[in-house]
Amino acid sequence: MSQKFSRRTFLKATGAVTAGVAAAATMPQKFLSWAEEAGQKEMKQIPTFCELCFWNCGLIAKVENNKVVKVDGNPLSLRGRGRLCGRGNAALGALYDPDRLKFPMINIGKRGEPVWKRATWDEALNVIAGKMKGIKEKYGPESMALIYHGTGAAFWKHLMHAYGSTLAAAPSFAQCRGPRDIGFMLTFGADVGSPEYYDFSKSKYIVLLGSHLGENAHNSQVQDIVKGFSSGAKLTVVDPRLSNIASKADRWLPIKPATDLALLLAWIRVVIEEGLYDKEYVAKYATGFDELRAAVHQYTPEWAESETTIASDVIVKVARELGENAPNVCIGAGRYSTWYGDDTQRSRAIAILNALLGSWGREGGYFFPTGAKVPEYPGLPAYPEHVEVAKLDEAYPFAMLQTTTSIKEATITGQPRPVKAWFVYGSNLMKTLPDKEETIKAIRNLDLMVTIDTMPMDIINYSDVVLPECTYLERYDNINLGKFKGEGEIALRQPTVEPLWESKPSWWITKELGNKLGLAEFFPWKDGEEYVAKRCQAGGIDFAQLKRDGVIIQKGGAPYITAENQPEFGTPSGKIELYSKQLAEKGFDPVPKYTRHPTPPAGHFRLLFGRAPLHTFSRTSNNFMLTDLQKENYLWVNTKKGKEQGLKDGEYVSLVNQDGLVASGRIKVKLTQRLRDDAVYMNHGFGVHSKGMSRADGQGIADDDLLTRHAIDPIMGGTAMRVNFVKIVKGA
Ligand SMILES: Nc1nc2c(c(=O)[nH]1)N[C@H]1C(S)=C(S)[C@@H](COP(=O)(O)OP(=O)(O)OC[C@H]3O[C@@H](n4cnc5c(=O)[nH]c(N)nc54)[C@H](O)[C@@H]3O)O[C@H]1N2
Ligand SMILES: Nc1nc2c(c(=O)[nH]1)N[C@H]1C(S)=C(S)[C@@H](COP(=O)(O)OP(=O)(O)OC[C@H]3O[C@@H](n4cnc5c(=O)[nH]c(N)nc54)[C@H](O)[C@@H]3O)O[C@H]1N2
Ligand code: SF4
Ligand SMILES: [Mo]
Repeated sequence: MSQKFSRRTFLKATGAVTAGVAAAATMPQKFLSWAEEAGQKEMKQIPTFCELCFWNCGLIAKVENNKVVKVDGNPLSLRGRGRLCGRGNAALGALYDPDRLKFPMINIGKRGEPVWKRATWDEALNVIAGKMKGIKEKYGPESMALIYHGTGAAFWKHLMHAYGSTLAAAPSFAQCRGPRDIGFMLTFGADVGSPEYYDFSKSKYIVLLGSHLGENAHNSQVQDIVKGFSSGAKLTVVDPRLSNIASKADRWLPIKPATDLALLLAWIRVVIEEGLYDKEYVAKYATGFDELRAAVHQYTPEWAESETTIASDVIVKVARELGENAPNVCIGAGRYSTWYGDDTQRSRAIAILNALLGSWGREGGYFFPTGAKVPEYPGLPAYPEHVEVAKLDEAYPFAMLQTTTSIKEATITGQPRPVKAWFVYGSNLMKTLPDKEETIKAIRNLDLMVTIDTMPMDIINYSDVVLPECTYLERYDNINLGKFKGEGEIALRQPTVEPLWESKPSWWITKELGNKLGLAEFFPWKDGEEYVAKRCQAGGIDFAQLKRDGVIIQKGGAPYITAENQPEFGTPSGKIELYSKQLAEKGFDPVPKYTRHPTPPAGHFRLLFGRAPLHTFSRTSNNFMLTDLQKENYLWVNTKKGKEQGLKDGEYVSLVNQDGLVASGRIKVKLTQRLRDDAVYMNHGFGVHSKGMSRADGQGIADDDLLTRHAIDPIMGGTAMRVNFVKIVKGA
């Protein structure tokens, strides 16, 4: 970094971005003008988009002498609207991290106890190609799995398809938002998208269940809810913890963890019994109302109070407020939804409540999105014919996307068919999947384990070959298409500087590997730029404009239901399914039913976790701009309960879970009245175990270390991770 750019003052500006409130594009003038002050002539401004989380906000990199000196939000980006969050502003900490993966590496030791040998790209790719050929001959191409997260995965999916494998899974399904998407799919025949189709800025009443927006720093969504507040939207937050957003709410309902379904069913009952639902809408668009009514009759507010600890009169009041403000209400679908194992049913209850209030396709509820269109790369050969093989997700009938859960199982058991190789792209699986022992067992069963990453994260230590990808600021990726209200977005990722060290972009790595596998015809492009340019050309999209602006907007259809714009529901009945025959046919409850979950054993707390406003999981855990602001996680403990246990604010403790597993490391206690006394809470992403991560290694305790148990959602295979309990041990 250069002369006038002071890391300290930059951090101050970044630090001013409190708890997830998006930073204004108007950064202090000194950052915009420093080059002029320093007498610099050339300051390039190159638009691209952020990959520090999956919101993918548009940014403009200020580049001087082949160095990025600052990033700002791109005003044209619908995901950021000229702003970046605290993490997005720390782009330089990702690009210029001295700990980055610099060269391809081959593990000549064991998986889990690596001994690294630096390799050339040619050597590393030869090893991989050789193994891949052997595996294909012996077990068939479908025995190779891709586990991925992030935009750069597009080229890897292409390579896998060309090789003959369609086995690919992302943790964003079975470890994240799968239950929500399936719950809404089963009800409306459509999911809620990413970015979600919430019409918060027009809402009159919003309910969030455990979505801690602001800490979950999804840029434009945070802006939208703030806009909603300024036009008078009321907010109820249901969360065992007074999250930042709960502290801004009109009502905070500190629910007993794992009982949200009871609350939702009671709300549904009140809305029906008091006639608060949108009768015309339900009659016209929904099916199964009578069955729903009968099924929820048992769920009285008084009963719900005994489950949730929320007073029955408050439950009734919120239901009435929802009724008064319908249809301009949005009961948020949530995002991280793999909580307790009945998560698809909880999500269905949220969907049903929205349906009753008529909020789907209505102002202030859920809008109908507009997508952007760019044709695929023209003239590519057809992928090899798919060989019919046993599906891995047969056990989970509504796993509409492949789950990592089944890939792991098949890797261990060889059933229903063997999985022999994993390519892990942009996912730190050791922290991402529950039950580490099982993950390690699966990895030990593999013939080949390849990681493509930017940092020496926990996962690389279990790999045979590690391929260093360059960061999002140094590469072309595939075009990013987004769906928004009345507009679709085409966004370009392009390099702002040359890749550092020997890191390479995925378009290059996959092309080289493709060549070695005899698949050259699938990679006709000269480079990433040509790939994107040809796609644009095929769709009549001005590539020069896209390069210059970073974003092109395509205008689209109406966002709300009108006489002319009638909704279509992609369910079997073509209607909103309040009662789901599909579920009944597969042996599941057609209307969500409440089951009670285990509560913490004596002396234990339920282990809850969530997002750090200034970090994204482990991906930013070593970012020097962010570790300066938060380098470790804290254990939130209810003040009264903590004092009873003799805990002091700020002291380090260790944690042991219900199975006697002692988490490695120690964590600082934060005594707070902002949390119920039956749970503790920490940020996910810390407690990294990898020596190469010099700032992150061993900081705090990893929630994921303590997840020896998980519950599997039988409907879609999601792994529910809030089912573990911990005891606090003093004297760490
Ligand atoms: N800064 C930042 N932002 C992020 C991310 C990040 O890593 N960092 N990650 C992004 C991703 S991929 C996702 S999926 C989203 C996730 O973001 P969300 O879906 O908003 O968040 P969660 O992590 O599920 O929610 C954590 C909240 O749930 C509460 N909670 C725990 N148990 C219960 C319960 O039983 N009932 C209720 N009602 N609440 C409960 C916790 O107290 C906590 O406040 O965030 C996204 N945004
Ligand atoms: N215990 C527990 N488990 C969870 C969660 C939790 O809260 N607690 N949250 C769940 C949720 S919501 C989600 S979405 C998943 C997230 O799961 P992951 O996406 O696996 O999460 P990260 O830990 O951020 O790992 C990202 C990895 O990508 C690498 N990376 C970053 N940028 C690039 C890049 O440009 N190219 C390449 N090749 N690699 C890159 C990082 O170095 C890191 O190794 O985890 C889920 N699992
Ligand atoms: S929300 Fe923040 S971290 Fe995520 S893409 Fe936008 S700027 Fe980057
Ligand atoms: Mo997620």
